[in-house]
Amino acid sequence: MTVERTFSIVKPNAVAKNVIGAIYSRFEAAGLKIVAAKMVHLTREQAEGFYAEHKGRPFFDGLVDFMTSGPIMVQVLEGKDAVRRNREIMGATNPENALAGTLRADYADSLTENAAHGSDSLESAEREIAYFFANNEVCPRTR
Ligand code: RTP
Ligand code: MG
Repeated sequence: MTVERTFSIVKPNAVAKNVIGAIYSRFEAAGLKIVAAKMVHLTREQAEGFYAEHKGRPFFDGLVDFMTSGPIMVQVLEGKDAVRRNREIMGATNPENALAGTLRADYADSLTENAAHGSDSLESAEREIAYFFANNEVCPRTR
């Protein structure tokens, strides 16, 4: 299994719950390394661009309202099988279906306010990382 990078967001409801560190600890415990991170408060234009694949869906405006409702943490996670591993740590999109011990089981408030985002493929990860970080803001971790 090759080392991958994936893109992750601690969404506004989880930042508001003050669990950024708790969520980062889950990544680290699973062997994922944080190789870039920052706090941002998205504009509507930024949120709409990030979620462009969902434009036109009934939940789109509510999703943009939520994602612009407060600051988020954006980070790049590096490790073996990082895309799939991060999705496992997050749990199912709908917290009602999320396994016990996953981020969404523990920190989601609803289907929309579901605490975390993680890229769904390597292709998405590459696009999403580039949406938020310049190349020189992602730091290779050799140890
Ligand atoms: P994400 O992109 O945030 O990691 O979540 P995901 O892949 O598990 O789910 P996706 O289908 O990409 O949906 C993106 C986000 O939109 C919100 N959503 N709301 N009300 C609804 O029916 C609905 N469906 C999706 C969630 O916040 C979801 O994470
Ligand atoms: Mg998605």
